[in-house]
Amino acid sequence: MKIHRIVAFFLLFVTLWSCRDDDEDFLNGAVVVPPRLLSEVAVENDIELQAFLKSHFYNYEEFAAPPADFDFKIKIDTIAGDNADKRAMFDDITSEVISILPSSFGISDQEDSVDHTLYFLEARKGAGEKPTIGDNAILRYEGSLLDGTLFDASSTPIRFYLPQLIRGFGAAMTKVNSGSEIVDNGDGTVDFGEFGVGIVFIPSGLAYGNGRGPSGALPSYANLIFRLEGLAFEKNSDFDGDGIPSFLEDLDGDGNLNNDNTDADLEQIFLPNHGDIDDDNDGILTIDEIELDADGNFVAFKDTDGDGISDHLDNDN
Ligand SMILES: [Ca+2]
Ligand SMILES: [Ca+2]
Ligand SMILES: [Ca+2]
Ligand SMILES: [Ca+2]
Repeated sequence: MKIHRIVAFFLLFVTLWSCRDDDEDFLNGAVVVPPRLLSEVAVENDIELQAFLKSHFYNYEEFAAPPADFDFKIKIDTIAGDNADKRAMFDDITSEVISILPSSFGISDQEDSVDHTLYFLEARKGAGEKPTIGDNAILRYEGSLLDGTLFDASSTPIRFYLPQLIRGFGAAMTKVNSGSEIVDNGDGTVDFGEFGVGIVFIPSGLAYGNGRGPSGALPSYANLIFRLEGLAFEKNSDFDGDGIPSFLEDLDGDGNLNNDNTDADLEQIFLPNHGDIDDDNDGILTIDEIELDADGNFVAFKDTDGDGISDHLDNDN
């Protein structure tokens, strides 16, 4: 694919890494406040998100009939005054429930997994396909709080490996169709034709939780908004280069690649399968335990001893 050559031109500024800041707080000598119950925060977050979506609209009229110079940027405003008759975003929204274990925020003494609702709105359908949760995606984004404060943005197209981002961001990107083609402008820049545009509303449990984000400036438990432009993606991205497309290393199919680790009990450091070149720790590399075609593309898993466990996940085979 052409894209492999093109992505090399983009600078990598990774600002959306999923992270917690309690270790930092500890090092800085700050008082560490015990995290609140995830279930309690999730309910509050959802009430706030729904109220926002019901009281605000976006420039849907421009997206429906784009003016000649339209830049396909989503603009949000309050439904009031001259805009009292606008259609609320809530009427166009789709939602997805994602279950989160408190332990993913380092909370060990709290309840079972907690459902979180992610709200997504597609403003423009891209002409291309959608990435999977295991792909490298090339995109533009803008992150803001519900009060409109912009806290992060990409100035140029950026390439992200989706499993390394906060959960809500990665999940939302899998809903954005990419552009149709990459147009080389001949001056070192490229344009992306007919790219997809969406906006996602993320509860804190699918973002930074009680953390303050990469810059340390976000309020704890903040709902986040990201405007997203899906430009392109690398189909069947294989993060660890073991021959298996990353999305196929999500063994339990929950959309989280970081909780699947076949050889967890044999490793010093938790290395989930999508980042592990010997998934079952049997000393035979995964790439030598699967079926590939002549070009090195994934074809199928093998089960040599017929016990229902693929060779690359089977420690005794
Ligand atoms: Ca998983
Ligand atoms: Ca592992
Ligand atoms: Ca692997
Ligand atoms: Ca094996």
